Amino acid sequence: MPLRMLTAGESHGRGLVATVEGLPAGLTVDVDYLDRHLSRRQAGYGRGGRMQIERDRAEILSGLMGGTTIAAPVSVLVWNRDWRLEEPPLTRPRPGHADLVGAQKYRFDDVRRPLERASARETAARVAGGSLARRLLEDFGIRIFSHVVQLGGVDATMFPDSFEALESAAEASDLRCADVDAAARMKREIDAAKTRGDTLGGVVEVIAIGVPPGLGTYVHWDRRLDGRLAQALMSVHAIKGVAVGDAFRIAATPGSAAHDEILYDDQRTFHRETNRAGGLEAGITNGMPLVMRAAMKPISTLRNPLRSVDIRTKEDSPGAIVRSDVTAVPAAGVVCEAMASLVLADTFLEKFGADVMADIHESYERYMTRLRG
Ligand code: EPS
Repeated sequence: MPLRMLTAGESHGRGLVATVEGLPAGLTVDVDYLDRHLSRRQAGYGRGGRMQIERDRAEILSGLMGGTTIAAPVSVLVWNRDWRLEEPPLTRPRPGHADLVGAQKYRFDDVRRPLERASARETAARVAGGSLARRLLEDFGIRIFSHVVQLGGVDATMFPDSFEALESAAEASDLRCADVDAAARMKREIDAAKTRGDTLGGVVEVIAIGVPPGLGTYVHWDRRLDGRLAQALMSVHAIKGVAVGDAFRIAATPGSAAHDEILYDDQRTFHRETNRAGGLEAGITNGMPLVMRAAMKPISTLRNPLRSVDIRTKEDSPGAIVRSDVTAVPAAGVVCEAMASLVLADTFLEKFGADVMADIHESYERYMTRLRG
């Protein structure tokens, strides 16, 4: 595993830190680039009051000189504007959050202790760190984007023809949804959920284009790229399911309609006209766009709370109400992009293994020339 990321920080601590180890020397990184992705994570119709307070910005603490990496760990800091030293204890766990399981596991009698680190606020650090990996991939023409395909039970169905148009339509939407009509219906669902004191989940699609064939391997279970990507996306707060390509649809079709036939011509060499596999075969990229979906459950902080039990008195008492969002599905797409970037950049470095950008470019070009051969 050449590339690794660790984060530190709590939701209402001083700030969040991401440390990324294994970036090669000579990668140009502009802090504005990290800030742009941090802002994308903050946006989205249905977000709550916290996002009005925070202005997430990256401060690069180490690993860069003159705007390029020096093969040292890069650490990035995102300050929390809303930080608090001590708060009164919270003893009414919210069903679905880390409150009860964290308190049971770590012998806490105040659910603030588990909730602070378990909070999805940590995804700001992931986006800051993951954007470094995304920068690396971009140098090799690999682009990653996401869009919302379902929210509050409303499916997006009308998509632009090209990936470029899909990406720009998603970026132009405050729900990160390329289907304008569906987005309008999603917003109505969000408004209604807000009125009810309820929350909504949904599904995001993450797409990586320009991925060369040959990243990942079938050799061991823990090196198969589909498994590694699924783990990375599943690790995002509230993500409860991941699909690669048309997974759940092709499960119901015969093999003759489930696979992508292999074709060849001089110009395109080996290629496929469908992409049901989502760009992965046998845990290896096949050169087609990588397409994954991640299902996010509704946020577990409800203004109209579910039944719960006070962990000190053991009396029935509704789950705690703390400030939260009605939905964060659009933000989850940005976080999934960051996590997919990390895993992809890691397998990229495995394949073209080197610790200097210029050497990686040479190795990559040699490989691509062989494939074109
Ligand atoms: C946040 C994600 C959510 C927000 C959090 C900010 O995390 P959680 O998993 O705790 O619901 O609720 O904001 C707060 C905790 C708050 O005080 O409003 C994020 O994505 O930054």
